[in-house]
Amino acid sequence: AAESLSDAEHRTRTGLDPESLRRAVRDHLFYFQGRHPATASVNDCYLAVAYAVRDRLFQHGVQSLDLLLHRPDARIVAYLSAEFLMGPQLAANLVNLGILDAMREAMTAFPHDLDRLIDHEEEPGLGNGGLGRLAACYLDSLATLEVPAIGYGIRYEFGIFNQQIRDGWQVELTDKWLHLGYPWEIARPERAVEVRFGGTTEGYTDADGRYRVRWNAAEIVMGVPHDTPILGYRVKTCNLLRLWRAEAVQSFDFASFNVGEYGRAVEQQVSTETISKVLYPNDASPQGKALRLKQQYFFVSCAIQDMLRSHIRFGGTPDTFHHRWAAQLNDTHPAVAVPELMRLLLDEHGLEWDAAWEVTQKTFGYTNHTLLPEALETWSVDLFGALLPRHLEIVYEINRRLVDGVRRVYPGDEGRVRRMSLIDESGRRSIRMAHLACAGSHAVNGVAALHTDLLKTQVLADWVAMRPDRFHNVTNGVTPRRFMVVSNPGLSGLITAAIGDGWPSRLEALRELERFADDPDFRARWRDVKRENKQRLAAAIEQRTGIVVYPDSLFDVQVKRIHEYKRQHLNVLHLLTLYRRLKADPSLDIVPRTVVFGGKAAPGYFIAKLMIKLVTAVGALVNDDPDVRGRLKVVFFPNFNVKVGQIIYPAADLSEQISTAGQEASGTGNMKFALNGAITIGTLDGANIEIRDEVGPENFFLFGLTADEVRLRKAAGYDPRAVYESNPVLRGVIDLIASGALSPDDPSRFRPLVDGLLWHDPFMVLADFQAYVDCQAQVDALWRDGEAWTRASILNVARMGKFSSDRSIRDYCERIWHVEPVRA
Ligand code: T68
Repeated sequence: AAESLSDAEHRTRTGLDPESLRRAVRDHLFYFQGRHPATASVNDCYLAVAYAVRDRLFQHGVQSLDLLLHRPDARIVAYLSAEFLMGPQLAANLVNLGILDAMREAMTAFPHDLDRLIDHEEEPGLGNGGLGRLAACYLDSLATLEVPAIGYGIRYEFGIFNQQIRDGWQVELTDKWLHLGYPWEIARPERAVEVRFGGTTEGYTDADGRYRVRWNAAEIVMGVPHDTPILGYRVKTCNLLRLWRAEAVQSFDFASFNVGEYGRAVEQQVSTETISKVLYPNDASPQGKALRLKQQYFFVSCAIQDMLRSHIRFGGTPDTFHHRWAAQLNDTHPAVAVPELMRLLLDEHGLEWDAAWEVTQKTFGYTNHTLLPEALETWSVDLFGALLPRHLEIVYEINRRLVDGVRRVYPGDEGRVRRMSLIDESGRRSIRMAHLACAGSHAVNGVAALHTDLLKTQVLADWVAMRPDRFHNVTNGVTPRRFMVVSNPGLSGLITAAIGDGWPSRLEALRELERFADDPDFRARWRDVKRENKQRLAAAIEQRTGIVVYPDSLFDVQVKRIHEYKRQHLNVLHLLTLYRRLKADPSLDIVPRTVVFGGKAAPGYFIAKLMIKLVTAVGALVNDDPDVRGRLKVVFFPNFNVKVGQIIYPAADLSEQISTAGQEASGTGNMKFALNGAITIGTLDGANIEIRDEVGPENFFLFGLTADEVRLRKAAGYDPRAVYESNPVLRGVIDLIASGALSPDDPSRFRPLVDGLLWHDPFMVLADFQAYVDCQAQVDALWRDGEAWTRASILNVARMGKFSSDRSIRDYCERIWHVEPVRA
């Protein structure tokens, strides 16, 4: 009776045919939710379908992690990330299971069809942007490649805020993603772990006469895991996303309650549960707040304890931990894992320093995602020591040994010692988390070739000099299941009809499309698909903004977080250039464009919020101007997230990837656009460079300074004012913004933006302006030749195979993790 269900039993309970699915949905509705199909609401039906699908994730993921844990030979990847931006789960799971059509048919018996339910689903926005979405793509690829893996992170109660646009400004609303119930996760309270904070440490001598340290913590918090199954594409591997929720050990203080202090009785609980309450909405500048450090240590400690516990439970010993686990640090947010693993091995498992350090270094790899100096995390020594006194001691000891090593290799080079130290002593003493992550890892990688080069020659040059063989490049990738099969069924169907259905898990196969690039019939169908996708987006734009756009116009799209280095304002300067041309000559024959923006600004990032207001102000000026006559439309699509992205990428003609060269570590939106047939206009930055190498320079609109040129130009004393003075077109648009014509109610509204450009312009917007405008003219020219445009679009898709996250994950497996697939 304790054995697993037989195959036949599984089939009746979790069959994949429409009839079995229909029965399963009906059962969940009736027995689990107490609803009759006839009166079920959209949410009732959605939950019932989701539960029916979840059953099948477990059943068809025969090779589930639960079973793998019993096989002590398999090495498991632990992807440690403060963010997982998973996106909607229903359609993606149906695709991976191969039952999208069967479920669509099954749902004809219910009052709400499948597409209505997919549309109803709310996504867990547990990430800011590229870094969190990358983690989600990697989980999909790990499962698809049949590599056992767990994603460890935080189950934020409130994810990234919902963005509303009111009067053209961003307004932030709390993201209550759990309010209707989240059917994809299973809480595992029986696997909770304890996490401690604060207090003091003391030395003592153990039974063997050895010196040991005890940590007498001041506060204990419980971490309760919530598991979401991650099934691979058409395989039987089912991995896990394990997110931790903070709970009070004792939720209720009876002593306070009994003396009538009802508020006090729950105070401790409230303060504890704050730890996993909300995601910090900054995608670049870290906030040195105690709560953020608590969040980081909380999930990292839960994860490492969970890994150690399972390792030992299945027969491992502490000194072989790294045989079992390959742990990746997604940026420095989980870098406190280094001293945490050391602490557990030293203090709880009695290892000596050298043995513990070897295990630690062999366990961790570190991925860097940014060069922006303001984004490199540091924690004040005082704060760190108050919250994690034992970890501070361990960090000091790591540093002592590190500094000794530097002095041995470079005697007398105290400048190098200061630069490499884990402790920045220049001001208020602080811990450099990137250095801690480098010290504790056997491999460090950047996320695109240029980024890795810059990392090696600039930010981490001293580390490369000491340990050159530890540095790698792993260019990012995205999952073609979600970003093609799920989101662009039209294009996917066309591709499959042409080259067969193997490409979603072997993306290099897209190359076979090259031979259709000159086929007039194929080109016509390619255009039909794009047109349908544009119609779908046009409808969504009208519904959400009231703006009417024309699907025959060129859809020119920039969606990503709002940031000065990403240069949404450069795009705006081009828009205003077009607008002024039309005003000067309303009969001018220009290519009709719809320029779409989307993205969230960090709530405290004033200039980014002003950039949103600028876009909407330009929209208000342009969209209904009779001189423009529908040839230029400007849209700010609110609340850009994964779900919105799935509508936008398939509908784009032109992909804006216009960051200042050297600033965007990789970008991954650039890949999503090109995989959906958009042509890129971009700088030589991040993965743009590799995309251009793959698709061919003739199928990519390149402009702007290179990273080297940016550096030289700055060194020579860049004067944006001189650029402004010497370019009448640029002067025209800047003056238009400065004039207050875009903000009659507050003429000086955009002054801070204009002044920033004229007097500082750290991101070289003015320096790249003319090159950008000229490049946009080349875009127009190609667009006017519809056949040539289509050809370039097809060739873009055909040559993008490299950017599947499957390729990235294979790179990590071979070069960093040394793990192998475990086939069912
Ligand atoms: C992005 N970084 C890079 N950071 O900007 C992008 N940061 O070029 C790259 O493609 C992507 O990572 C994946 O490698 C981020 O998204 C954050 O979101 C972030 C969040 C918190 C703190 C710092």
